[in-house]
Amino acid sequence: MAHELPPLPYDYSALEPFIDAQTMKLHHDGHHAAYVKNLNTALEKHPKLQSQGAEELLRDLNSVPEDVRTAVRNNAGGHVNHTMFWKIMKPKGGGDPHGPIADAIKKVFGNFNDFKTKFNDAGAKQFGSGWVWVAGKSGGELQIITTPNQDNPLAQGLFPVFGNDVWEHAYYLKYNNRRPEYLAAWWNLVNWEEINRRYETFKSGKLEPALAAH
Ligand code: MN3
Repeated sequence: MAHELPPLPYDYSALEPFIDAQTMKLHHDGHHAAYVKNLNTALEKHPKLQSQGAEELLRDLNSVPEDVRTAVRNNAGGHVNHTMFWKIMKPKGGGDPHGPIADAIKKVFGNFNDFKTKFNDAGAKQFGSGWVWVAGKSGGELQIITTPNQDNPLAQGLFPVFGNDVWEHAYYLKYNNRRPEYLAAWWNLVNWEEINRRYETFKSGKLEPALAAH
């Protein structure tokens, strides 16, 4: 079955004023749609891979034939990353974390403000395009990491609990080159319920957040 572009779970304008409607439309209908299309095109050459989930492909890129490996890495990565990204944001989100993720942040990073500073700093320092993540070995300890381009932590054997997109296309229309302002504003959108769901899956020792099931 072909991979499909999931609909945005809210209107393009729902995340205003922190992310503008035009950016959301371009990002979802343009960029994310292209990742899905290009992934399906790459897999046409290898029909056996078409039954695998995008997360499963990323967890074992070495078993993907070399002629499409880079295309799968970039486009399955882009698809998985953005499918998460839309869901871990919501209108009127943000605020202090609650539930198990709040406890985990406190345990690993001391307090929420220090954690946010470290996360934003890592995102600001990621050179060029990429993502900043909270990830870890399934069932293990959380850490902040960055990845270039559309690389997903799954390809390093890590479970992506949540992450922020620091590609210019995610913020440039509103914030221009001011990535730190975007990183700071983004916390007003965070959907802690969805992040808690992903964190519970991580804690249970499952290897992937199960894109297909949601
Ligand atoms: Mn993006």
